[in-house]
Amino acid sequence: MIKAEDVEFYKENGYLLVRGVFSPDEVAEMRRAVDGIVDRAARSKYDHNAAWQGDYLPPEELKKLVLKGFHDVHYHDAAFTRAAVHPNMAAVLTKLIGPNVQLHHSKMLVKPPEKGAAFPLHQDTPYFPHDNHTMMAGSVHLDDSDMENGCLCVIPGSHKQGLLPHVGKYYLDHRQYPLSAATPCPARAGDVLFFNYLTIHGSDVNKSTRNRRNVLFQYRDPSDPPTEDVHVNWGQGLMVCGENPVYREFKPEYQLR
Ligand SMILES: O=C(O)CCC(=O)C(=O)O
Repeated sequence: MIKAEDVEFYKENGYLLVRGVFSPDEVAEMRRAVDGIVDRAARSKYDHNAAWQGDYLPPEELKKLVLKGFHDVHYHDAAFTRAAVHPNMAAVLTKLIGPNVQLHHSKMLVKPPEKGAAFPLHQDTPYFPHDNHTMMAGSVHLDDSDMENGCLCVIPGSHKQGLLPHVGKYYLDHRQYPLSAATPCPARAGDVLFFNYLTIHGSDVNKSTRNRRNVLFQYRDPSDPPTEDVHVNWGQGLMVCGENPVYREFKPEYQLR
């Protein structure tokens, strides 16, 4: 699915856009599954607006914005279990992470038309720090995305700077790191943007009349231990490729409720 020069590009830049990972039928199945999760949430007490709070936008603008964000989507619909371990995903992941690849968590990020929330620039590292920094996201595009509907943007090479100080652990100071400092990564439905958890990334408001639906899978080498006992999810640790050589040494500690 990718060539040696793509792996080199990822190592240098901390991200890689891979085209056509999912077929139109697979995208349609995931769109139906996303819509199902949104519908079921709306009928439950679990519906919420996951838009990030903070001072990166004026308060009157921020309060109009909406993000339908839900974690662990592969526990909501089997379409996402298939996507997480899809052979095309596995083919890329083994080149970027190594022979052993484990799912850390999944989530969906739906930015509704005209009011879809922004993500200020940040690294994912503070949310789930690991020793060897093998953690990386594969953000699956379910809609064509561009700057108008809030596509992902990255700062190429920023993963080489290590962990930077975040405002309250959540995002980088927007005065020092405005979104305009990042490179837009427009993509088509079915494309996947892979980026390391140290790569600075974010996205703008969805100002268009179109949806912007992404499903993001976070993967790591199972031998890369977390440095803090945070972001532990139900069912964390599904093996996507290869084997787990350290299964007996550490497993996520979670409680069933
Ligand atoms: O999907 C996006 O626009 C950004 C998502 C993101 O930055 C995150 O979940 O960490």
